[in-house]
Amino acid sequence: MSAARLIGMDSDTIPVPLLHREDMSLKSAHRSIAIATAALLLASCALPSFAQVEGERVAISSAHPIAAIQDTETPAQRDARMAWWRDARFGMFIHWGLYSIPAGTWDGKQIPGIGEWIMNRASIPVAGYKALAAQFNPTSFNAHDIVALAKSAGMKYIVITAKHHDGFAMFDSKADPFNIVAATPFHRDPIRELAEECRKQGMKLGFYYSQDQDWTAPGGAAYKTGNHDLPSHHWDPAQDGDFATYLHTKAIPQMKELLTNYGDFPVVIWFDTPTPDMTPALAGEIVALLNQHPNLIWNNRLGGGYKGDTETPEQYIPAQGYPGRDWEACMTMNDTWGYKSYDNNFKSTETLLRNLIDIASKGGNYLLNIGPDSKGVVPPAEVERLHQVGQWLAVNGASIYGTNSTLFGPEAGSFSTTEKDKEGKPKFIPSWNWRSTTTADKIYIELFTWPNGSFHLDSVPRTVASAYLLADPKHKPLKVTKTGGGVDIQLPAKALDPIATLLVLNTK
Ligand code: H79
Repeated sequence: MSAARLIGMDSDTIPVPLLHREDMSLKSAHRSIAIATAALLLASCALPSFAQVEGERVAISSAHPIAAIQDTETPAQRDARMAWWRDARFGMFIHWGLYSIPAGTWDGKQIPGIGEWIMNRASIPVAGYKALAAQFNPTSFNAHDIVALAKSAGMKYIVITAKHHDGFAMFDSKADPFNIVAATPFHRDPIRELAEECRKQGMKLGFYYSQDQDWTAPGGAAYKTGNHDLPSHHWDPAQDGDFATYLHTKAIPQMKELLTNYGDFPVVIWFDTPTPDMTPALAGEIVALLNQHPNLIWNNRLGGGYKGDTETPEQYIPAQGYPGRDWEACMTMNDTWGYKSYDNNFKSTETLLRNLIDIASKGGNYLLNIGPDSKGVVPPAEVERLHQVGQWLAVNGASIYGTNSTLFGPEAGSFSTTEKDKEGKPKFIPSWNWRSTTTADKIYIELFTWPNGSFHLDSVPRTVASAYLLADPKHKPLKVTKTGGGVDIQLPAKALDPIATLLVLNTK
């Protein structure tokens, strides 16, 4: 098939199962070929494959009962709508809810898996879980400090769990009484407090809303875990009911509250874990609501065949991003989203920073999670790492914010000729010597491994006029030597930063 044919082909006319590994890579492959750089062309033949979330498969289609903004806007309108998000590059995810009380332990037993799933993993009955609300009094929660923490980390937006799969609303809801204002001794609305602080401190705010799974509302969906009932996957008869009724009586009314009660926020709605219960017609009812907020950005997890604005790889960074698609990798600092008292498996600041740089070099955003505890305290290990990332960004942020993806490609790694990944496809072996981001007149090289004497590029698709190190306050020019189609940049003996030193090429 010719490249021209592929360019003319709208991949959205092919049914692409949203959560299915092979088809995701097929979709990326088509776009890669359309872009037709030699590097991507080579790589697209062997794109690795990943699932976004495990579990149900949901097909994407272009035949929607209600057209979504993505179906009707022009490319220029889309660029304008996505502009702040593309520039932002780095956001804070906050998973906070009743699950921070058990914090990974139920009936004296440590429950495996992610902390916010404890109700499902431990098969906690609805009444028993709901009883946690009476104990929830997070008096140490401080919206000012959380927004200031995000700022100090160099994050440009926050996405907080307004309601997770447990069905507990972390906001003042008239639509359903199982919420932080009506059902807890706290009686405060942390979403409102965060919205006010975000406005004051110039931070953007989005809401995560579990539209499909809801384990405490009758009719809400549940993913299958362990020996739970088929086909509902419920573990308590109190969960049984009609999904459409749940949507009409709880989820849609609550989304209306979230979309109208907080002024200019949310700027993002982050849906999660779609199931086949979310038919195109039901999803269309949600889309009709979203369409009333034309600046809103929403992800690819609504269900019902809608592709949304963003791809959402969870807990991994795709080998080559999603050429032609906006995307955001969401990741934890340890192994849980919701607070677990005994999860101390924290990634190093080096890993977190490398991830940010790797993602930026592939044109994506990094949504990095914190999990406050039942008092509202952010774990010190998370605060410490965020401050360190922020210190690096304070010096080197120009290489991340508002930049575009690499002009090169092979620096990210290569596909193994012998090893296979979980899907039996060639395994991607990342390499960690350097990454690159670009602006119209600069090429940024993030050096992880300090080269001996000079940094060499075999070929550069632009003319390099001069070079300097971003962390050098004087931006002293480095010696640039042209070598065939490439360049050689002379470097000082030592790196200026132990994690990543920025080499900047001024280009024409
Ligand atoms: O909010 C966070 C997670 O709770 C949510 N998405 C992020 C942002 C998420 N929901 N589901 N998943 C992620 C993946 C689901 C994995 C599952 Fe399982 C595998 C569900 C059932 C089998 C993990 C293992 C949970 C239960 C058993």
